Amino acid sequence: MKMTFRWYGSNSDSVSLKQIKQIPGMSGLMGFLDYKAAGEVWTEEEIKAYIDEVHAAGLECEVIESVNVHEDIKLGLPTRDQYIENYRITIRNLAKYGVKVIVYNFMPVLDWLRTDLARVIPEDGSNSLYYDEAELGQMTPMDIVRRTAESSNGFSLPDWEPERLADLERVMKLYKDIDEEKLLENYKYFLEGIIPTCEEVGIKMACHPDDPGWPIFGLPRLAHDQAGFDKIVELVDSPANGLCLCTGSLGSNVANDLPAIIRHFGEMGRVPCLHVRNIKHLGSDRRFRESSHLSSDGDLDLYEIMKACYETCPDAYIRPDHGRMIWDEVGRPGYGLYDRALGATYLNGLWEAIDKNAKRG
Ligand code: DNO
Repeated sequence: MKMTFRWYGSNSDSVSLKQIKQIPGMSGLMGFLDYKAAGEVWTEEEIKAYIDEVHAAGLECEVIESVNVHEDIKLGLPTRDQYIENYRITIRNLAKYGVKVIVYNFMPVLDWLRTDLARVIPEDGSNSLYYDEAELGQMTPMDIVRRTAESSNGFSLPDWEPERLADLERVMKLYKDIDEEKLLENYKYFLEGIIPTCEEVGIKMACHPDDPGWPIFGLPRLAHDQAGFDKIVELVDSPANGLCLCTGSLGSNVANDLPAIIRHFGEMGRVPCLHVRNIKHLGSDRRFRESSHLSSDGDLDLYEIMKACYETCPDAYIRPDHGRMIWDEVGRPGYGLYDRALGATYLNGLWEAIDKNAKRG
């Protein structure tokens, strides 16, 4: 296991590489060029500049997140071939600089979504990301895009690129004839286009789950339970066609048994990385907030989750995922320093205990 941290680059993150390096047990980053639009080639110069800076701080950068898939690929439009070619070039460029895993998603139009980015947790006065399906039901997709942009403390949010979302209403309409089956077909076409390149250069793709873990606004979604992921790993039978099991996204759906899902795909050799966090359901199964990582603060059993990783995908990269905002920190919602650092330390502690216990026999 390698413990990693998401970082948005020195012009865009409230957290510095020096701070990340000082978190105990931190091996490196899940990196991100937050200024790249979906479909664009990530050039060698851009990648080199980012990774050189990370290396200079004594950290690794073997995982890159959010190389976003252009909507035309998901829609199966004729222009998709050019975007798939761009994606292949990006894969090759990333591999040249030592990247081993690319985290991406195949969610139509909207990526992760919350109805409140800073809901106060009454018990301790901290705040965290919050979701209420009933509230979402009162909103249009454009309402939620506006609200999200207004409450992000001026930071860009991963996968909420303003240029792309400006075109939201037009793109939503294009999905009216795309059901899950058609989306899966388009997904297969994409994977068949890129997986041979991944195999050639030694990169593993890691599909991030839908977040929340069910379809929203009538859009088809494929990646929110074991059955859905079974279909995805079968699309192209290669270890390079892997998953990024995000416990908070999958855990939003109360029907998902996280340790069992990790074991299932871990045993298949399809889990190159995980995002690990905890969530707390609030009375109804479609209303939840993100809690601290500690098992007793939320509904997920982080000990069993880490044990499943230890036993079935011990070489995976892990990062603490969204944290609460605590100690009056102001930063990118979900991506402050303090609570994610506490999360990393807790996960490292669980790992050490599991490891020592296993070695004692
Ligand atoms: C949210 C993240 C996602 C994830 C992308 C991968 O906070 O987990 O933005 O990185 O879905 O494409």
